[in-house]
This record gives sequence, structure tokens and C-alpha cells, in this order.
Amino acid sequence: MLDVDRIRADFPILSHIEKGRPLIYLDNAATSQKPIQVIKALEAFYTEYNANIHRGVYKIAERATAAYEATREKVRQFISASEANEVIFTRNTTESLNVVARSWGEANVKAGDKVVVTLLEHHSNMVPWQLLARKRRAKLEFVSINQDGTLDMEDFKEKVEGAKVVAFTHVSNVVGTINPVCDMTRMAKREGALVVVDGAQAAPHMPVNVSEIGCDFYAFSAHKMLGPTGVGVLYGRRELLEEMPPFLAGGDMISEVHLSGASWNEVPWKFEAGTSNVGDVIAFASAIDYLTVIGMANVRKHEKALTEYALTRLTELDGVKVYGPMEAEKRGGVVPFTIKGVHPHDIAAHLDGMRIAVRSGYHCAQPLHEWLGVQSTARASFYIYNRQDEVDALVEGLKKTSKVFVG
Ligand code: 7TS
Repeated sequence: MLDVDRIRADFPILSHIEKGRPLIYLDNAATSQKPIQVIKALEAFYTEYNANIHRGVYKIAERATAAYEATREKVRQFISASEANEVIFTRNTTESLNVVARSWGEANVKAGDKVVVTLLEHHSNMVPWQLLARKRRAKLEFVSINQDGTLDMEDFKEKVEGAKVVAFTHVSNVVGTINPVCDMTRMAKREGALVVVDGAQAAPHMPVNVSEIGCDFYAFSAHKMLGPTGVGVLYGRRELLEEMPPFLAGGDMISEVHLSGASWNEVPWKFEAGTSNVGDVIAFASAIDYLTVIGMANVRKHEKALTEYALTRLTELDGVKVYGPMEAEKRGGVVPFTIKGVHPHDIAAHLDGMRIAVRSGYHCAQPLHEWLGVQSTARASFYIYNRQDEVDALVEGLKKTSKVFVG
């Protein structure tokens, strides 16, 4: 079990008191809080060795370059990729997925090809494919879901038949469903499809092994896993990255430029045009170290226990409806809910008065909310520093919300 009190001591924001109350942060699916180790790594970069990378020959530039590239190796280990060169730094998951849809997609998808996504997707793994399909006159198909929010695997099997690209989330940011990504990849690969996995809600919360999954691309964001904002990861299989055209063009991504044309730098730098987010990438290494010391299997265990507790407590409340699979085994630490007769924005605003932060809205997954038959939901999502008593505070808060808005 995690030593949660010890972990909490590393997160300054959790002991910051406002209106006489500490923060109860339950919006970790949107972004996580940062431990002092990450904040200090950022401070050290800017106070000791801020310099641009891959160009200076002086000491601090060499130190910055080495630290930046060391993060790449840390990411490789964290997701068990075979080579550090298969790790590309982007701004976020959204950009990573756009790189694939634009760069690989536009070079390979032709009129009439089939692109498959699922109804569980965040807009980031849906809209880039819509744009690609429109541009290439390809067909876009959506895999449906079962009543409990799990993916309809029969439908998946049918839809992937003859597909050119199959893109799906590892864990849903709304209903929390954990998809059987290994099986799904195997099925899609059998059809010769490109497999793209959105790991934004998985990489921060459970062990992820891209070699075991066997996917072609895997995308996630540093800011959801204790790291700074502005850093995303795109893992891609080496041979695909080699043959793909670059996404952005400019400095650092070229090998030679002449007036007649240019040739590209090697992978992964071919995909990192311009000055990178150096300080944030370097500080991301401290976030990976922090999670590695805890152990991702322990992170998952902790969140699973909290989720189980939250599901039990929330479903006991009058008028509260919880969405997604009811077994914690099948879901990540994301719990969306509604209260009959109360708008989710009112729930979130009322809880905010008690310094409890939850998100409300459609969580960048409008088609999924249409499928659920609601315009929006309120959502609590957990991480390593959350405790059972914070779930209790949420439950007590919701009782007050109901009293105020329903009577
Ligand atoms: N994919 C999934 C599954 C996500 O949950 C998110 C962000 C993204 C992609 C996009 O990540 P970004 O770092 O590029 O923004 N999800 C959420 C959320 O659920 N609430 O706020 C952001």
C-alpha cells in the first residue's frame, strides 16, 4: 500500500490553505498536481543551466542537452520501448495524435480506406481522424459500446475487418473503461491495420508496456503524470517513423538545407522542429522517477481501491447516478456521475465552495455523452495523493449539494 501521507507532503499545493480549508483535488484526469521534486528540477534548470539544446558547445548547453536526452531514455524504460529513438517529445497527447493522423495518415490513407475509432474517444483521438477522412475521402467508422460502458468487442471485430487505421483509447477519460488493448491490437494487426493507442489516461495510472501491447503508436501527456504542462510523448515504431514525412519543418529537424531543398535529421529529431520545451522535458524526468519509485502496479492498486470505495459510497446517495462499469477491476480511477435535478456545473461550483475540485461538462467527449443520453456529467478522478477521507468529503459535499438544489 502507498504511504499516502508521505506522498502528500511532497505536494505543496495540498497543504496550501485558502478560506481556512485545504484543497481536495479530484480532477486528476484533467491534470495532476506536481511534487516538489518536479518543481525543484524546473528551478534548477532555470537557475543553473538554462541553454538551448543540440547546438551549444559550452558546458551548460551540453548539460541541458544531456538532461533532455536522458528524459527520452527514462520514457523509453517507463513504457518498455525498444529504443529511445522511438520516443518523440510533443506538446501533449493531442499533438502526438495529430502527428500520426497528419504525417502518417496523409501519406498512407487513400480514398475509400477505412479508419476505425471508438465511441469512447476523447475528441483528440476523434477529430484528427475526422479531418483525415474528409481530406482523403476515407470512411470513418465508430465501434459502439455496451450498456456498462465497456467496448462492444463483437462490433470491434466486425469494424476492424479490412481497416487501414484503428485508433482507440487505452482508458476512457469519462467512464473509466480499461480497454483490452493487447487483444484489440492483435485483432487489428491481423487485418494489417495501423494501430494507434491514446494512453493519456493509462500511462499515469498503471504499468504500460508498448512492446507487449504491440501497437504502432502510443500517445500520452506529462502533465497528467506529475510532470509539467507542455510536454507530450509520441511513441512510434522505428521503421514507421523513418518512412513518415516530418510534421513541422524548421530548425533542428533538418540535416541539410540548400536553396533547392532540404533533407531531414534522424529520428526522433526529425519530429522535434524548433526549440523544444527543454526545461519542462528535463523536469518530466523527475516525475517519472517519482512514479517509478512508487511502482506503477502500486499506483494502480491504490486508485483501484479508492475507485471501489467511491463507487460504493456514491451509488448509496439518493438521486445520484454513476456511469461506466461498476467493477473497479474494469475501470481506471475516473468516476462520472449526475444528481437528478441538478446541473453538473452547479454540482462542481457548489463543491468548489468547499474547496473540492471536480470537473463538469462533457470532458471533451461529446459523442460519448450523447450515447450516455446526458449533456454533461460531474466527474471525480483520483491519483496517488488522494485518500479515502477525501471521498468521504465528496460524499458529504454532495449531500449538501442535493439539499440546496433539490431540497
Ligand atoms: N486523450 C484522453 C483519453 C484524455 O483524457 C485527454 C485529456 C486527451 C487525450 C488530451 O490530452 P492533452 O494533454 O492533449 O490535453 N483529458 C482531459 C480530461 O478528461 N479533462 O481535461 C482534459
